[in-house]
Amino acid sequence: MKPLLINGEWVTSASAAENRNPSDTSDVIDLYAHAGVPETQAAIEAAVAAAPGWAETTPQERFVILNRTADELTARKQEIGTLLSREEGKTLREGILETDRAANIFRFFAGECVRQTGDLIRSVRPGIDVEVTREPLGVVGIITPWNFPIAIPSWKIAPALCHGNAVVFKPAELVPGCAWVLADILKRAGLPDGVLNLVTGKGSVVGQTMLDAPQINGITFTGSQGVGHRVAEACLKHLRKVQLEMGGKNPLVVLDDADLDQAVEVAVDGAYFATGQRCTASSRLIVTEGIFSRFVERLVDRCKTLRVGHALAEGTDVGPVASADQLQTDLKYIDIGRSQGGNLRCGGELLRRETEGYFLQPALFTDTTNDMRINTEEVFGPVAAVIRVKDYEEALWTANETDFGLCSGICTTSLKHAAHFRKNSKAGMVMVNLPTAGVDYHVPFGGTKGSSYGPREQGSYAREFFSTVKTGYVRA
Ligand code: UN1
Repeated sequence: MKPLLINGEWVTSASAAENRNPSDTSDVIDLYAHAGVPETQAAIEAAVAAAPGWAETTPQERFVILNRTADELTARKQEIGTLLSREEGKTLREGILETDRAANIFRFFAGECVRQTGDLIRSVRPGIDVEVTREPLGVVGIITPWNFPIAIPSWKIAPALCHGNAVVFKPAELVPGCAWVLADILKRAGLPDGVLNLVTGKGSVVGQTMLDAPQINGITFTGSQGVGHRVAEACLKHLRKVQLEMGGKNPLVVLDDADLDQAVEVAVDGAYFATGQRCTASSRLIVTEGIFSRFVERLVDRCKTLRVGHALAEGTDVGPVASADQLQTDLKYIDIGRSQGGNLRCGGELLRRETEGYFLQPALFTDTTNDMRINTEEVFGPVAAVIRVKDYEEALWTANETDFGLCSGICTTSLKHAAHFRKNSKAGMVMVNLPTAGVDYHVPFGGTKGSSYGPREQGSYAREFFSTVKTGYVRA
């Protein structure tokens, strides 16, 4: 059994769960401990005890640990990428790239440790200076989803540690493997006992205990809207800081003047790579009349060439759906799409492969309207829908007509429309001639409306959540 990490000790627990491969359900990766309430509380207490010491460490001490972590992630990216693909189901290429991304995130925040600055401002009163500095929050609770098993934990843990916080980390139940590897690397990189505590297990037990704990000073969460709202309510109750990333219904606009080859590749990547299981996925393809038939025809042809299979097999373009539950959700939405009048132009069928897994041919709907459920609710699978519009104005209006606002994209060769869209799209991230998904690691990440709440993640903007401001007045 892979144990929990509490106060620097590897601790086994009374219950554990199997981690199975969605490409081959007979492949058991390992057994992972499930923390109960007492173990979770012990992890929180360990973080509380370790927080003051970690807050006192020098930028150099933090730099060394984060940089070592980055180096080990890079050195082991093949192995960790393989584990990632085995437990989550994205292709090996995607697994290795994600591990690389995690390494780069640690490397960026290692640098960020030694780039801390404050402000020195003259007081409005004579002889007084004002110093604005940043302090850690104390204990940060980190709750991560299953779709980026190493990158999302990294982009929350690295800034938390960089800014001097102790961490209680609860990864998604489905992907404890990468979380365990990351905790092990950080421990061996020299992180003091209790500064990072890993509590694998159930949301209803571990997550709930974290939400109920007054000792936690901030919670950063990525996952569904439903759970996100519960996290927000619990944080408000304790008047603690909260950061939420809750998905999207991201539009990709394709205008008449788009480069057709490029637009098709952008749509395929955004909608279907990583099996469509990205909160940044392009799920609404909003296409103007002049290019509509050509675009749909080309996209359908391209979709048919996508090779769905075992995540570790060479030549696989799209891995399996990550779990039986998610597959049920995907199939349910494919049914809903049909029953509401959508035309399933290709895909949507279960596939048989040599191994038992959750293989689904990426689905493309046409003849959909923006108010159909497949265009208003996040599916989180390889399912995309085309919406036909008259012109740019209608495309922009349709793109913005959603309760979400994570990212948006436009394919066009018109500078005028690209610039107008960037300015007027009501999303936190806007892509021109690029997939909505697959973002850089060193710039702010986050959305508007129902997608996000609280300060941005990533890059130097991450400090807004992971630190708090102190204003000091000094009379010389
Ligand atoms: C990406 O598209 O590169 O959960 C990252 C998610 C997002 C991360 C997407 N928070 O899918």
